[in-house]
Amino acid sequence: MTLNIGVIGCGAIGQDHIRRLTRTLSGAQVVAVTDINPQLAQDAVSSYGLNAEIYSDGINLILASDVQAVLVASWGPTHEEYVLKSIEQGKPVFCEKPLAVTAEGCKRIVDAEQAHGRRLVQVGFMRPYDDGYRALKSVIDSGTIGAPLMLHCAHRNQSVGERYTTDMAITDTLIHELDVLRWLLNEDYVSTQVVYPKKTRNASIHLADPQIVMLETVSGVRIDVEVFVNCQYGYDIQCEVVGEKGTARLPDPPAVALKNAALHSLPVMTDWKERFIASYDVELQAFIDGVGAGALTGPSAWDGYSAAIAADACVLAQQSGKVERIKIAERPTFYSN
Ligand code: NAI
Ligand code: ISE
Repeated sequence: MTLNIGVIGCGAIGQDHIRRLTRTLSGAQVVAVTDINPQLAQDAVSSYGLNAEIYSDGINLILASDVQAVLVASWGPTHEEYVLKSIEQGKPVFCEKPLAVTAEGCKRIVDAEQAHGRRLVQVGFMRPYDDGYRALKSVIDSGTIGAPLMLHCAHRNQSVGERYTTDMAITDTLIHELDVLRWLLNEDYVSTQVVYPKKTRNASIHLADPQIVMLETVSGVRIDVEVFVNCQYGYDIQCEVVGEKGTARLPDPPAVALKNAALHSLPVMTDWKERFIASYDVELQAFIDGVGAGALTGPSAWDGYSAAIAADACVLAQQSGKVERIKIAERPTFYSN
């Protein structure tokens, strides 16, 4: 059976998801698109040769009788309304991060989904599908390096636009670490603090860049994440786990080591779409397959809610300069797969 998907938001990741749904993955087709910029919706239809209806807005797209599942890739503040409407209609929904821009918004989604009685939401946290992170988790779970004590991580982007603000370092960027690190360690966070190193001259006047976010987990693991979104040299994701008996490091993507003109070099990626291209494929295929099987297994609304609670505390810590508590409730059995 082919799953008919409607896509809301045809910008950078919306178009990329339409490309993979159309050319790479199996079991789904895009039958409806919308964007507040109608030209982008039209471009998506033309670029990928879609046989899809262009809707004037997301709500009408969700209500369309031939749309069986929804993919939300519009701007963050619009996500909550579309996810709630999809749940109301009993339609599975793949929602890009963030699930909602506040923890309260995520909670409304969690409540609506539980009231519906079955999981309908998958959040676009793709890193748990990345081969490197999965290999790292296997090493941790095997006990080879003993109990994890510390994590040293970095999330570096080449540059960001003028509209990127200090809080977005948390809500747009760190949010990936907030999700993947609690999955990696299988435990939640209890506190956070944010400190600001010397500011780079390459950041806009209103942006504090870089930042270091320090997290503590329930069992006392200490995590530092450097978020540096104008690092200039590339898109670079790092994660080293220090355990009682050894260390384990997230591998860089495979690349050809070049020896030339008296230099030994490895390329560094610059585009997040390329760095995690395989994980985006796998997460979306998992959504299609999960809908087909009647059981979604990917990052849930609860994961989106938990990351949002941690993000809210990190934004508070950015402003207060103090250690702020993170209070994540126990995972309900509804979400325990
Ligand atoms: P973008 O700005 O390139 O695209 C967003 C599109 O949504 C724009 O074309 C805009 O016109 C459209 N849009 C905004 N509000 C709308 C509405 N109410 N109805 C219909 N269309 C609407 O942004 P980008 O980079 O594609 O990000 C979109 C979302 O995906 C964001 O939430 C972002 O955080 C997330 N994202 C996730 C990534 C990941 O690694 N999982 C990577 C990049 C983005
Ligand atoms: C972007 O919004 C994403 O979600 C990418 O995955 C992330 O790595 C990048 O820093 C964000 O700007």
